[in-house]
Formats: sequence, structure tokens, C-alpha cells
Amino acid sequence: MKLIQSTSIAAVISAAALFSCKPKSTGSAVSGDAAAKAYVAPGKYDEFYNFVSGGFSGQMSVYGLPSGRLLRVIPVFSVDPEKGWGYSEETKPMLNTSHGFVPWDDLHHTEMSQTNGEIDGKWVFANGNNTPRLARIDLKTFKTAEIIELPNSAGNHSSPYGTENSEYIVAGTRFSVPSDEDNGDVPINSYKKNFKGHISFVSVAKETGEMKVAFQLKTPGVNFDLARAGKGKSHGWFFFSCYNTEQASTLLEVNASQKDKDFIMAVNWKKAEEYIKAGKGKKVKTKYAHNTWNEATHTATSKMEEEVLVLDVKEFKDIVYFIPCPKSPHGCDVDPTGEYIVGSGKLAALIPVFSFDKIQQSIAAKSYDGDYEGIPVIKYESALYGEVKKPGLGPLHTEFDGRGNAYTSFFVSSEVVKWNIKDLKVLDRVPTYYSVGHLSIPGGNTKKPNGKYLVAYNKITKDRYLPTGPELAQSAQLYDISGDKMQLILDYPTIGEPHYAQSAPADIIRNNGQLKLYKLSDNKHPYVTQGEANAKVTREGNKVHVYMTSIRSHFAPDNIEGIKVGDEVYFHVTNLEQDWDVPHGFAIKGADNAELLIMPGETTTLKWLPKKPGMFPMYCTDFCSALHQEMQGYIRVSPAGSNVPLSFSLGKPVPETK
Ligand code: K7E
Ligand code: CUA
Repeated sequence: MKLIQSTSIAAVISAAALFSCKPKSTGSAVSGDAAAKAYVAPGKYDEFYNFVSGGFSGQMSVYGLPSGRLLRVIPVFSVDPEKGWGYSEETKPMLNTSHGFVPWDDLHHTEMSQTNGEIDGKWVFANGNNTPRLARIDLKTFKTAEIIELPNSAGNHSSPYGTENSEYIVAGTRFSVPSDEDNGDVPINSYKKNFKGHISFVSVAKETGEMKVAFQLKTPGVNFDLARAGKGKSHGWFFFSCYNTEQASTLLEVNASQKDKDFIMAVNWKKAEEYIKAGKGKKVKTKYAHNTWNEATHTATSKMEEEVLVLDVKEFKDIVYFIPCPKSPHGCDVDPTGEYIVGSGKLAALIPVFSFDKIQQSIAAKSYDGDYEGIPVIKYESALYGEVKKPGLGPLHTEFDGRGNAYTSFFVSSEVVKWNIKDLKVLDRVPTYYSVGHLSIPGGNTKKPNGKYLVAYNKITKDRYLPTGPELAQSAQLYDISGDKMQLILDYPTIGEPHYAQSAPADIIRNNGQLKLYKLSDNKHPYVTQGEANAKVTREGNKVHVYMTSIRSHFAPDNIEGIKVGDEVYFHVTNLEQDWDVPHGFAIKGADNAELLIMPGETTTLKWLPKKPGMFPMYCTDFCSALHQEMQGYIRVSPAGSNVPLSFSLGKPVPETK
């Protein structure tokens, strides 16, 4: 069937307006008591942990709310020299993919694990947008514990979205592409024939959190943008926004904006699960990396998976339905009751709100408007609960406060608009500075939002901060939403471009078994050094292993001779400390590598390829004690083939050799 086509890109919004307009008053919109609301006294804790996507930094940052204090940057998909992430031998496998070592990605969305539709503080998931990957961060250690690559995908944007008990974390491909088992070497203009979408259902083990690509749904070749799981009455369903239903492969800004309506794709995942259990999935050959961090060995392993179970949705009449949604929908959000599904058309001047009950009735009554590649298209009117009229320009994302209100971000008109879900009336609007993308309310995507604060994540900050050359910081703005009127209370820059963020009450993370150190006696690293007396240096051919320890304030050994040009030297440094907050660092002159930062009880390895003879000092990089600056040593490097014997010492110089 054909949807109504419009010849111009946007009847409502002129092309110029796509670039966003500035709110008039750029000065301080902050009133007298605002500072007090965001004030957290020195030494006091914040009320919430806020997990913010780092966009093209590939990392995730952790802020405290309401203070806006940056607590930590967690390395996820990108190497991070500060923590040695992706530089130490133990962490390198975490960044392995079917394309080899990929040291960067684009992290857009964070998703906290849930139990019964509420945030449980166990894990936070994140998407790698470019080389499609999903990560799980363990909130006991604030460390990336697992990364799994997604087969048959390209541009993992519609991701990661969790069900109400984190049964699945779901990821939809942004780009449709030929399946991995097909030869992708085909003409681009064969899009309609060869390009397919895939939605990955990644199961999460209840206790360990271990992820597995349980199955994929093969769909028509559209672009999936964002998604949400149903909850409460709609638990068992999933909703995805789709654009480029035109299936264009070039100049998408024009060619994918032809239709008045694209789709929200409604998926009955419980049904899909039944078909999988009944053995209806097809095993498809592919290759994707599954990387896991082992807490006992302090080492990651990367395993290449070889196949995935796929259900082609065309072959099953009751898994997938399309619902028309105006103008290239971006956000697709489900309210706390699970009844209302909000679609945000980037080019639309209204917000459609769909009813889960009406969707079910439409399916039962086959109230369809034809099909799209064999998938029934539900009539717009029969799925629609109602429209929010004239809310603003360029709606993107919606969050909820648990009091019956929705908050939608407007990129083009740079504002947050609060509206009532029942009567669809606009209640309040506030400017953002400027061009807001995502919004985040603690628990704002769950059954139980905490409607005290809202954070707006802005793309543009011209004139908000001291200028820093051509590139300016992106920003977050904190609003108090506890009253009838939203009130701006704080404005602070972010790390990388923030897209989505989620928050959890501080206590469920802080008082939930936070790890303070690794027990040395539990350390199962193959190159652990249990105590200084066991420190040594061994040679196997040109491979030299240094079993080194660190404790305030020396390394053992700290004098090493007999290293030769052409050697491969592995410094396996075990931090013998058993106190909270006493990491040691390790760096050596000329290493084409980052430092190591070793937590108490942990063993971490730096690989070093000495390239010329000479004296190479090494030192601790983390100010660990009053005598931190004394925590240093020397490595003597001799030419290849030299006779200097391998020797090492601590406390007395090694015997003199020529
Ligand atoms: Cu979630 Cu930024 Cu990738 Cu909207 S996207 S802004
Ligand atoms: Cu160890 Cu400074």
C-alpha cells in the first residue's frame, strides 16, 4: 500500500528552521532560590547518580544530582589512557570485534537494569552506535564488565532498551544492510531487494548479568531510530520508531522525508519468544565478538560467536505490526502505566499519542490500512488516543514524572514542554540553551518515576560559557519539576556529546555491595605476584616477564638489567595494597602505550617494546603517599645480542656488569 506522499520535505517547518531557533532571553533565567536547590554542601552526598552518555567520546560519565558534580568517566567503547583501558593487555580483548581491535565508538544511550519495572541499581547498559555493540557496566565496580557485538546490524542506534525485569536488552539497527550470511557486495541501488533490518533480543542472566543474543527479528529494510519496551499492561510488547520507510539510500534528508507518515513498529516479543522456544528460529551463519571481564583473573576474554537465531517476521503473522506516525519519528516513549505510546516526529508540529488498548482492539478487528512488505499497517485513527496540538517545533524525546505529565524536548524551538497525558493539554514550557536533544527524569522511563528533577541535554552552548575556540562544550541543564512550573536551577558542561542519560537514587547503588578493593588472596591472574618475595624477572626467548609488585612507596623489583632491543617486555604489576582508594600507577619512558592504573589487589600488564639501548626510568603515576615521588626505578636496555645477564633487585644495586 502507499501512504500519502507530500512533495515538499516539510509543510510545517521551513528548511531554515531545522537548524533550530534561539530562545529570546539568553541571559540568566535562574531565579533567587535556584542555587540553593542545586546546592550540595561540601562533604555531603548527592541524591542521585546520573549516568550520561558520552556520545562521540565513546565513554559514559557519572554525575551527582542535583549538584552536577562529575564523579567519574567510565571507559566503555573507547580507549582511555587515564585508566589504561584498551592499553593494558588485560583490557584489550574488551574492544575486540569481528573487525579486529576497534578502539572507539559513539555511545548514545544508557539504560539501567530493572526489577518489576523499577531501577534496581545492578547494571547500566550502553550502545555502541558505529561498530554495533552493547555494553554492560557493573555498578558494584563502575567498570565495563561485558561487551557483545551485534550481528546483521549497522549503526546500533535504537538501543539499548530493557524490558521491565531486564529479561532482554533490545537493540534495533539504524542502517538496514544485507544480512551477514549474504554477500554484502551488491549494488547500493538494490536496496529494496537486498537490505534488511534486524532487531536483536539480548537476554540478560538474572544473577550474573551475562548477555547473549537470544534471537533476532528480520524486518523490512527501514531505519530504526529509538524504542521502548512496554510495561505493566503492555509488558510483552516493544515499540520502535522507524524512518526512511521510503527505503532511500541517498540524500536521505530529502528522500527519506517524502512520506507524511513513517511508522512505529509494535512487536509482540512474547509471541516471538514462543516461536523461538518452538524451534522456529533459523540458525544464520555470522561472526560477532563476545567479550567478558573476569573479576577473578582481572582479565578480559574475547570469544567469536558463529551463529545467531533469526525469525523472519514476514513468516509469522502475529509478531509485528506497523502504526503510521507523522514525519520521521525519533523518540518513541511509553508512559509509566504502559497504556500510552508517544511518537515524536522530528518534522511534525503535533505529538501523536497511541493507546495500547486501541492497538490491541485494532489487531483483533483487523483494522488495517493494507500492509508494508507483508506486515499489517494498523489504521492511524484506530490506534490513536489523541494528538497534542501545537506543542512546539521538532519534538524529539519524552519522559514522564509519574504524576500524569509528560515532558517533551523540542530541538528546533529549544524548549521543554510539559503536557498532561490524559487531556493532552500543554501545561508549561521553558527554554533550553540551546537545541535540546534528550531529557532525563530519574526513573522517567520506568513504572515509578521520581518526578523531582529533569535534566535537558543540549547540543549547542554558544554564549553560555567562556568560549574555547571552534569547539564548544555541550551541556546539561537541571530543572526542578516538583511544582506546577518548571524551574531552571543549574547549567553545566558535559564530557562528549550527551544523548540520553538515566539516574538512580544514590542509596540503591551506594548501599548495594560497592566494591572497595580486590582481595589479594582471591587474585587468580596467571601472572599474579603474591608478595614482594615472589617478585622476579624471567625470560623465554625474546619474551621477558616482569612479576612486579607495588606498595607504598616502591616497586619490586625497581632495578632491572639484561633487557635487550628486540625484546617484548611484559610488566605484570600486582598492587599489594588492601586499602580502599590506594591505586598505584605505572609508566615507563618511551612506551608506545598508556599508563597502567592498578587497583588494590589487582594485577595489570603493560607491554613494552624497547627500541633503543639506554636507561629507561619508570615511575608510579598516582600520588599514593608522601613518598610517591620516590616510587620509581630504572630499566637498563642493551643492544640486541648483548651479554648483559638478566638481573633484578630491590634495595641494593644489581651487581655491576659491563
Ligand atoms: Cu537518542 Cu541523540 Cu542518538 Cu535523540 S539520539 S538527541
Ligand atoms: Cu604509588 Cu604513587
